[in-house]
Amino acid sequence: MHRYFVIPMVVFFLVVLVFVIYLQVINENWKYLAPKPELPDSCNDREELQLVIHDEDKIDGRSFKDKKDLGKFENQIHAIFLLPCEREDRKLDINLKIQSSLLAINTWFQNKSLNQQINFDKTSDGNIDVTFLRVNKSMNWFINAKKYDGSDDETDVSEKIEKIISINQDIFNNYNNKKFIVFFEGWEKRKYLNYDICGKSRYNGQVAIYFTSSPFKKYIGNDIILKNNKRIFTCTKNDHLNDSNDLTFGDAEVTILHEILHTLGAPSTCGENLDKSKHHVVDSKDDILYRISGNNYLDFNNDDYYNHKIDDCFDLKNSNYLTQ
Ligand SMILES: [Ca+2]
Ligand SMILES: [Ca+2]
Ligand SMILES: [Zn+2]
Repeated sequence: MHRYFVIPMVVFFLVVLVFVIYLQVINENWKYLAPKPELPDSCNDREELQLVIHDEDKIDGRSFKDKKDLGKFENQIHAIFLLPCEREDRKLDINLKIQSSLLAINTWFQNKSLNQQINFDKTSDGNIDVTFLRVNKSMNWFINAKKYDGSDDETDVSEKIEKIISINQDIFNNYNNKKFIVFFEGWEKRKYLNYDICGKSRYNGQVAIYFTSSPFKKYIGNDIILKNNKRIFTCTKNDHLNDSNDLTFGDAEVTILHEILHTLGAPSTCGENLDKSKHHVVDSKDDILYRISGNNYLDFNNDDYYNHKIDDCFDLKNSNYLTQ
């Protein structure tokens, strides 16, 4: 064949190939190259939502319901490790990664605040009380659920997670006095080309979510030599949940704290440097409540939500979810 024919043909097919791969990146419905995994029997995307436990999920040290609360604090934030039915159990609850990241958050918070900490629900031995939940729904259901009439269910993954917590409130003690930080082994629907949503919450809501996974494995770490880094499923770009005894306040911890603070009503409505949404501050990119969380300030200049001097306005330092 003549090269003036071959070259444009090769270019054409390359363009098609790149386009197909690109569609897979932006759209979870477009999965022509990826083989479909076989789902375990516990998965049922059509019937009523319910909790399930696989035999392999039953491991020493794992807890399937909220353990007895210690009387010390009325209001607590309770940690949950939530998995879709087919997702691999990375044991983030019992290998203490969830606990290590929450402890790192409290270390940072204590340093930046008036020596306060967040009241995480703990067990009598002082560990964070993490509840393991698996639902009978696949990741595909979270992303592409259909309504009964067959039309697309437009609700976000985060709204489905909130519902899972609220319909199972009987497994939690003092449900109405609690807020929740959910570590979900899945991801949110993709809304931006170059930006994953790794955390979600409602202002003054009850549930904060950290998405622990992503549809694609990523290299994480700061090392230039990729083979020295771990290749794992994670949403955050530069790190993941901490290993035991690691107090690094990294991408993951920053995201988790940012979402928890929204549920606690921060920033305050009277803040002096809020953006249009009123949910983020604009006075420093290094503020934890900047739109893309910073990692250095808990209210830069103390004029938006923490230890501010504005009259008749909520101050995070008075939250019942913090040690006083
Ligand atoms: Ca408890
Ligand atoms: Ca400020
Ligand atoms: Zn936010």
